[in-house]
Amino acid sequence: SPRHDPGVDLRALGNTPQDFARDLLSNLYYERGTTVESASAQDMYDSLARTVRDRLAERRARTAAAHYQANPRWLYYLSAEYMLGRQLEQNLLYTGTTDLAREAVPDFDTTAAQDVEPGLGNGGLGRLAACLLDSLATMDLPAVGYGIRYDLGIFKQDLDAGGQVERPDDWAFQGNPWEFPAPDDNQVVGFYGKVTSVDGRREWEPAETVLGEPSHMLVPGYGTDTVNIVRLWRARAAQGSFDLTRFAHGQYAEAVADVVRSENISKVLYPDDSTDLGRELRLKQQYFLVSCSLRDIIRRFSFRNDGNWDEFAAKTTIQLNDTHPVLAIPELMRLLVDEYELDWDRAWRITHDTFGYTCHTLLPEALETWPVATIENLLPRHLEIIYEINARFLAEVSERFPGDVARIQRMSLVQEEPERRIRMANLAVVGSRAVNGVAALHSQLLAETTLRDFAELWPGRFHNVTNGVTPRRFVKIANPALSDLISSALGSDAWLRDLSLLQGLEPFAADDAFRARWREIKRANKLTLGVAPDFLTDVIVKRFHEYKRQLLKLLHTITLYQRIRAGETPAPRTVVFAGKAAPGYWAVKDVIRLINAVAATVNNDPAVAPYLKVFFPANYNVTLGQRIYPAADLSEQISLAGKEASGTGNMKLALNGAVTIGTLDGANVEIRDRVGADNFFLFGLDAAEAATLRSSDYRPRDYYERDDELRAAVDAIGDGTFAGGDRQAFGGVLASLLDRDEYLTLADFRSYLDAQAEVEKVWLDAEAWTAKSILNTARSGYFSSDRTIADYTRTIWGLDPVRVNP
Ligand code: 26Q
Repeated sequence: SPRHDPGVDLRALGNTPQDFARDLLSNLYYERGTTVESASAQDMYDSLARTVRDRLAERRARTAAAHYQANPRWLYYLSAEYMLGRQLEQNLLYTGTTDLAREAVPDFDTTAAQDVEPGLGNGGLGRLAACLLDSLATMDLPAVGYGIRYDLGIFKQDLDAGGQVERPDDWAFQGNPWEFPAPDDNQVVGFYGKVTSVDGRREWEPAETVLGEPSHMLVPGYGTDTVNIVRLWRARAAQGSFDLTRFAHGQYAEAVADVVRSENISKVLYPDDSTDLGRELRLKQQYFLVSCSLRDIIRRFSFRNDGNWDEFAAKTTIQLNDTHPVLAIPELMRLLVDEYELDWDRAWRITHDTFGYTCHTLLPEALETWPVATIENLLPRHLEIIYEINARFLAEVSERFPGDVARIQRMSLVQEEPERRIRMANLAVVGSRAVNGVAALHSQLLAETTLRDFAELWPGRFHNVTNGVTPRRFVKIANPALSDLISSALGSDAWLRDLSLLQGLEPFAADDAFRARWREIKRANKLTLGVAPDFLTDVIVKRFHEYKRQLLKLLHTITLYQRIRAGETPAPRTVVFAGKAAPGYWAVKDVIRLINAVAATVNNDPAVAPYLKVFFPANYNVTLGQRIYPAADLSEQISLAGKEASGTGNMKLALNGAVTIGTLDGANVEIRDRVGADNFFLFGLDAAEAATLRSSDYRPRDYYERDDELRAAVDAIGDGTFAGGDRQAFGGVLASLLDRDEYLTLADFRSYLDAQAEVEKVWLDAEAWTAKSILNTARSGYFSSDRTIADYTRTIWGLDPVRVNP
């Protein structure tokens, strides 16, 4: 469209050292209003960030021009979470200005250390969203990510006397130079109120309205000119919300009450990575995201396609990152039926053809449901629409399965007992064209168990798209030395855009000189992390959850400690634990406390110092992960089989040459298939065996009584060994292990220890270990998020790339 022809040379920003230094100074003077002499570290950081950002902004303008010209089918990724990681180093890499910046900035390291990670997510799901955006841009696919601009991201974790303490993460306190606010592009979002009939149409009159103010951050592709965006909504009170009358009467707090209430919607990320039942504010956040984003999507569509609704689903595909944004389905129906006056059937066809739903769990307790009463109060018209969708859907089910009342009850969008609740996953499946799990085993189990009835009704709707991670951040940036070695072995850095090329490293697993270089790099990475360079670095880094079984790793650690105390001399190892626990999840917060108590005992015992150390760095986040993965020798992926949807840390670690010890869970299955059974330490029950044992009368005490080492380790938790003699300190952990052991930790203990003995045997043969390490990297190219995006594009999205003109 001609109005988007820039008509000027957008490449005015040069890339000589002089150009770069001049732009840096210009930002320092004109944006920060300071001088070189008086610049603070923050001034210098901000000026550098803007200098780099401007180079991306120029590519962004050309991308937008190419997109307008092509008028392509778009992908909109809706996610309540994005864990983008630090921006500076990535954007320097993607603009090719790293060397220029190091030259131009007086104290580069201090300056770069000002960069703050926007922690707008909890864990895997949020980081996956960021990896997918990176790959979409890298593959020149037209996409926008929509999310929430929380003022406070995932809390910062401190350890106080070994226990987790949460501090707020005011991540943008010093400003965020990567962000472009667009207050003029705001949307109005309604809540509460009532629904009336006007001329035979339903009309929702909200009782409260809030503004959604967008800002965007740039999402550059690597090795291409495409720069996409992620658009984040922030809640603002409508103008005039400040109550001057109350203020005049001295009621200062009441005067701002409406402003505070509105702006609270995007105040804080819910720090729970499974469930946090029934908080109305969380539902408000979800609707806020959905309502703002859909109006934005429709505005963009109408502007490009003259509002021809028959074209909508052909030009638009919307992917729901779990059920968090699933209200988009009734919201699009409401917009089409109530506001644009389409008939129901046509609106439903459009809606259904537009959405895809990605499920990230197998745990039934993690499937979102909301009380009918909460939805009725907050979103009365949406509840009516959900009921109408349900009525039509259940009619279809009864036609297919006449008289199967139990099935109808299971599939209904409404759960009746013990209270009436809306099942968001059912709504997502019914309203979507495609449903996918995030690893092969996960997708299979979804179809066989969690979503079985739906898979029977619509088998063609169910897909698998195995997760992936971006090699740019998690190999190139995190592990520059290894990346250089890989590039020199392969003869180019093309692997960064085609990770299957890592296969070319296979012959080097048998090359002595290469193996020596590989070990040297691992050693240097351990020194950078601050762990002993010649110890086996054994890492379990992920959110704390009982099903992930950090406690199993700890029981092994205690056993190692006891063996050393008894005179054994195992291969030296550092056990690294890192991760956050949801603030209200007491069972795992006790585990964190116990790990640190064990660490204190182990690390202060000179008799074990030559063999064992326990390291628990606080505040695991993307930035810390980037330091840990390159230093790891052994990757612990030890969840109870059938519980972890995929895992993505497992992929980051394998790509950095860590060998996995793991169960047949999530993507571990595919990692093992690819790297080969010889290069993976397998242990434990499989998903079917675990399900059988759990449904029989499993008695953890039997395992405890029969295994001397297990009993000794468990007893040490209860006898005060790690608590200065206090036998009560970890009573909760002990009782839950011996009485319930929900995640079969004791059942898998011996098998796990046997696998660890195998680990040790191989580790003592450094050449054999290094060969396995190299083969893990060489054979993990499949786990690039570029491949994930290729799979989504082929099986679900049907997108075409749009190349940006140079
Ligand atoms: C829901 C309702 C209320 C409050 C919070 C939540 C909530 C928030 C975050 C529920 C779940 C999450 C995040 C889940 C998550 O990270 N799942 C992980 O997704 C990864 C990417 O697919 C997988 O690799 C992991 O296996 C899966 O656990």
